[in-house]
Amino acid sequence: MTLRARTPVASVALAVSLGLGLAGCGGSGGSSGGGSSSSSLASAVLKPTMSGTTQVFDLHGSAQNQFSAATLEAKPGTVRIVLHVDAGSAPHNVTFDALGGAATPTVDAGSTGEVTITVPQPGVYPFACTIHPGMRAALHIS
Ligand SMILES: [Cu+2]
Repeated sequence: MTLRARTPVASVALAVSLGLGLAGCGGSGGSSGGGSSSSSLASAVLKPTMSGTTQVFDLHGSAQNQFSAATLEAKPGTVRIVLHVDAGSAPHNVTFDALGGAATPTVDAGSTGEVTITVPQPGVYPFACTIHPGMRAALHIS
């Protein structure tokens, strides 16, 4: 009798695209690129839900030290980012270099923290977790 050992190879394909080419710290360049926004970021784009006139983003910070989206799309006005730090994760925060350094508090795993900002001008506003280099994303106002 031959035993046919079938070993299913469970290859977990994590579609995590590391190495976002967000090298340019925008601001001083002054490239006023209007028109076609053809940035080819394959990563997740987050859209807000409305709370009154406030655009609310529920953004997660993961145990892999990543935000759950690379791009947050909003219109000019008031934006609130609610940072949910996943269970088992290191603490995270959301800090804007621009916008007066607006930031959430540093949020522990399983908790949330938020920052509310008013962004009257279209543009790209990068933000980062100050604890984890490379943990970055950007708010796109258009
Ligand atoms: Cu972090």
